[in-house]
Amino acid sequence: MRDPIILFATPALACALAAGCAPSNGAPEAAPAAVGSGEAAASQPCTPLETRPPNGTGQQPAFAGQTRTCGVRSNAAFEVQVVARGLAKPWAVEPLPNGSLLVTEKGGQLRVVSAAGQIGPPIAGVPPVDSRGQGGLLDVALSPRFANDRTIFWSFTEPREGGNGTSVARGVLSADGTRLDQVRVILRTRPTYANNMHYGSRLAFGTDGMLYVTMGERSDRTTRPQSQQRDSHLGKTLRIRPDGTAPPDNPLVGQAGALPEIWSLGHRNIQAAAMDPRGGFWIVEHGTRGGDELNRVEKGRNYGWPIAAYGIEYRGGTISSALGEAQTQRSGTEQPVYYWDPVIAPSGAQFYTGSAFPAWRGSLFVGGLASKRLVRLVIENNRVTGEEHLLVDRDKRIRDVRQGPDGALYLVTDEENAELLRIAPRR
Ligand SMILES: [Ca+2]
Repeated sequence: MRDPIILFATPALACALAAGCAPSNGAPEAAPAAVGSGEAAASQPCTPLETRPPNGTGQQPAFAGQTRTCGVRSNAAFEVQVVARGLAKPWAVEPLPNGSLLVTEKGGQLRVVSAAGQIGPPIAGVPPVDSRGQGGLLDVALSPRFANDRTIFWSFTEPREGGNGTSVARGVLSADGTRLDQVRVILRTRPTYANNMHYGSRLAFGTDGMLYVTMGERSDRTTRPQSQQRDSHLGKTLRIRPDGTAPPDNPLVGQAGALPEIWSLGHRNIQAAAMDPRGGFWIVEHGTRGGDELNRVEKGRNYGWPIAAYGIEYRGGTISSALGEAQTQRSGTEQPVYYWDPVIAPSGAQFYTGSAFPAWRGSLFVGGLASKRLVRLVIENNRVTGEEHLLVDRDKRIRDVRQGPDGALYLVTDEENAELLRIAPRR
């Protein structure tokens, strides 16, 4: 929205004042919004960062502030340090308790990088991956009890008979960090399919001890409708126990023909996921041209793809599938908390909770690939009230962003000869 700051007390009121707005089906109302973040005071003009015309000509947001919110500037003095160079297409960075970092490389290598920047050899025991196209060794997450069990979880594109698919494995990292033991694939999503696009997949543990897995819909027009199907893992978020089984309180457990791991439906390609400090599960998904979305995911809800979406097809024209033409709003589907048109191409996300940057506490950081920047979103009462773009001058595709135990942010760039970056208070 280009208007000066307007925050509505409730989504229903915002809806009443926004053209063509329909409240999302059954969505709980947010608590009354607090006006002003301290960074974008109500007395200052609200200027969105995005000035290019949207691709979705004539499309209207469902509520004020759903896109092009106020640009804000950090009151944070930071510096960017290059911890290491020479990583090969890293996909994920995961800080370890001792200050070193696990890094996945798309080609199939998992490595430890020391805090001083020494890149270790490939860790032994990682099963083979199909690294063609967008596939490969993807995300990695620590067990919530890593200090005791040294267990890690990772997602990867598994080569299979007839194609490939996103799978999740777990293993125990040896004390010296050189190998994985007790390696086991705990989830093989289905169907297997033969292309090399839209695998998801981020991993995030919830405060409930469950592992949340984000998926893509494999991109093709034939698989696109599967985002809406309960017998397919494509285009979903999934929730599993650490042993890979579905917990009994998942929304589709016991329903005929439904996969019990499904937590939410209607997603396109989710390469960013983060838990907020109160345990809320947020994802950022790649849309088509003009449809990148931030969603706060709730149990059993439908997030719309491909029947509800913003933007247009990459080749031009209205988004469509065997399920018909998409609308920006549709009964029975959830609206994104926020969307970008044009897109940022999101990958990797982290809610900041550290003490190194008090001004950033509660902000959501999102990596930008095509946009070559780090996006910071100010979030209040589950709405985005400010947006800042950082590291623009570095001109690097950002693949992942994570917070370290030192309160610094760690990023990996998306390149054949990539960097591991550390954002720390300026010295
Ligand atoms: Ca959506």
